[in-house]
Amino acid sequence: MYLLNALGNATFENYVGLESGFTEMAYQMSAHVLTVGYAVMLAALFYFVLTIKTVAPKYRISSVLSVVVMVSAFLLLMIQQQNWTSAFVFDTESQRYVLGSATDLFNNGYRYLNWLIDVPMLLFQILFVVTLTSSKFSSVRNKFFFHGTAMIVTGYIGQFYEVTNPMLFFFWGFVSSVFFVFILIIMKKVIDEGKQGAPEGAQRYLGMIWKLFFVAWMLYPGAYLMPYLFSFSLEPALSETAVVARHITYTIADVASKVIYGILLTLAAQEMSKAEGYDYEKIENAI
Ligand code: RET
Repeated sequence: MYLLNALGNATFENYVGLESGFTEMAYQMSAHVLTVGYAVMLAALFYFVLTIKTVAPKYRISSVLSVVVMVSAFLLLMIQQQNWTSAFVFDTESQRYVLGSATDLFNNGYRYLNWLIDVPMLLFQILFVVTLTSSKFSSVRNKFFFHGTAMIVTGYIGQFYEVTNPMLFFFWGFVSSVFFVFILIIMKKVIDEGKQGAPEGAQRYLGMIWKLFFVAWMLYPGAYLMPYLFSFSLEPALSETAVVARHITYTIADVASKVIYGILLTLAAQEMSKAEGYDYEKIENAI
């Protein structure tokens, strides 16, 4: 086994590429999953643009924020995919994809920086759909912004240490989780308040949004921990299965937390619009 600091602060994907290389299946599955990830963002971009007039004007900022999320995710996830395919090269001797020389190493940092844009947008988005009863819009918005960016920046720092310094990796992961817990508490409150007085159909969607939010956002810390979930020890597992599992987990989490969440918010807003007399099915030239 190579020394666990041969590549400095590189993430475990690179150490797997250096130590054993990737089989055709693991390499291609990773490349394909990363590609599907950004393709979905471009496809969903059209959904959010084309459905914008199905909701009353006051809810349309939610669709606009989904558009912002889709564009930034599409671009950054595409770069993330290219980072994967350029970091590893096929080696005919070992018949595996190994760490290339004179190329960038692989790093999930593009994702984290994408979250820096998308997390505040996704958190703000719901505030344009629900009506808060006791909380103040600007106070919730500021808390979402502060805790969201702090969660990401601390996690971004931590991920550099996932191989070389597990203690620092867990320390920053823990700090990030504290901010995450605040976000979950605030979001639960926002959704509970939003349900009050909302039409029945919208209440149902809001209930689904909370469940989706909770599960999808939990996947991110799961992916962060992946090398340790596979090793059950204080050394990261240099396993290609763990590498593929991380790509799949991030991609499912991204589609759920950005696309499906945005669709459910659109559906909730459609119900609210109808209850307020704006029924897109009856309005001519609505789309
Ligand atoms: C990190 C570090 C480890 C601890 C925790 C994390 C949480 C990340 C989350 C990210 C959500 C991202 C979203 C992106 C959408 O575009 C940073 C992995 C708790 C919850 C929703």
